[in-house]
Amino acid sequence: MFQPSITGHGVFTPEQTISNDELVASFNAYAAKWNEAHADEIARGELEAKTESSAGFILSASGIESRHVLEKEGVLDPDRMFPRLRERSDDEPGVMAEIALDAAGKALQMAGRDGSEIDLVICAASNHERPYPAVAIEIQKLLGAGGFAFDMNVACSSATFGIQSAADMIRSGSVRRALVVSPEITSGHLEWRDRDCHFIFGDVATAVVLERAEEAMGARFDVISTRCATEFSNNIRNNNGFLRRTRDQMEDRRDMQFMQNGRKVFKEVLPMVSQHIAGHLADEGWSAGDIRRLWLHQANKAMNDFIGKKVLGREPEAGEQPNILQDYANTSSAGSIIAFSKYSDDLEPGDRGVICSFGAGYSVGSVLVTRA
Ligand code: CO8
Repeated sequence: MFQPSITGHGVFTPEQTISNDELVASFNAYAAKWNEAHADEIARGELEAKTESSAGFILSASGIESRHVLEKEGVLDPDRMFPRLRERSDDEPGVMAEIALDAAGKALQMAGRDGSEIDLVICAASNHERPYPAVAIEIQKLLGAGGFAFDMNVACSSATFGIQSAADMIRSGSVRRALVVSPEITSGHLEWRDRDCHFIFGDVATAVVLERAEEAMGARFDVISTRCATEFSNNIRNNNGFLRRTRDQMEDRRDMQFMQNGRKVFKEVLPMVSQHIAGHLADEGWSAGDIRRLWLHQANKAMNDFIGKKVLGREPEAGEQPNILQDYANTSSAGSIIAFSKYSDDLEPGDRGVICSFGAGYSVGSVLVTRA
């Protein structure tokens, strides 16, 4: 058995950003146009008028101030409301592969490794730009990596589930060095025309290199233990898929994009996650006092404040539970990895921390790490 360690991590952050004010101005222009176009149906009570969004609500309900996107013009165009991404030929790298490669390059550089030294690539994300060939295999080829590669999707928990898979394979010896990438192009499957959710997500890509502790070339985090759990729920759902054309009336159907019952998610996922982390820590003999840092999934500030307080048994001190969602919004599976990547270098040997993600499924994944 080998000790798996995280030896590199990296983040690709798209240059373009959308502030809450910009987002709300575009949504409100869209809503006004829509209401005007449907004035008769609204007057007859057949359709409900669209209500304005508000930047004040977004900040107070979520803690989000801004988000990065690959393409903002299309998103903010009230006549379009989704990104405009250039279609690529089959011979060019796909969009997911391209942004994953950027993050992977940073992670490999930190680990002191070359792509050819990787023998497992997992592309763990909440949506994939095509069903096959796997995006991970494309990334494997572009990196010049060996071994094998596969895609996985556990929505917001994809990255931690990917880390568990890679760590288990390294532990057993079936894989020597793995790359877990999470290119999240959430702008492609978010419904920007729905004020209940239009503010929630942003685009990003993250990458993590895992390898045997004894082979680490620099600083590392040993993966002490991982735990994944799932419990079926329809409260976060997207019905788009390969059976789409077999069904009638598929034009512009709301359930082809992200949908959620946010209140229910908030209430049901909080206890699930708090108990999951507490149980995982207890089974490993770790107490709350041992934890130097929590790198939590980045969906909602109030949610993270609650989980931090439950897990630590007190208000988290500044820096103990870093949030990045004010700048990135919810980046699905990448959120906890961005937090880890930006706020882990200062930890001292022996310091312990927990990476935890949660979301659709429901799903929750926790990774206990020690700075070596
Ligand atoms: N502006 C103004 N008012 C608004 C807006 C808005 N933009 N949106 C809603 N309101 C109104 C509502 O209509 C409601 O009005 P009323 O009281 O009159 O009915 C009022 O504000 C309160 O609305 P909510 O009850 O919805 O507000 P909440 O306080 O619950 O906050 C949140 C909404 C922020 C969505 C909150 O519920 C939340 O964060 N919940 C948890 C969500 C979560 O964690 N989801 C996980 C999803 S991520 C995941 O699993 C990955 C999926 C795959 C990725 C998909 C990428 C696209």
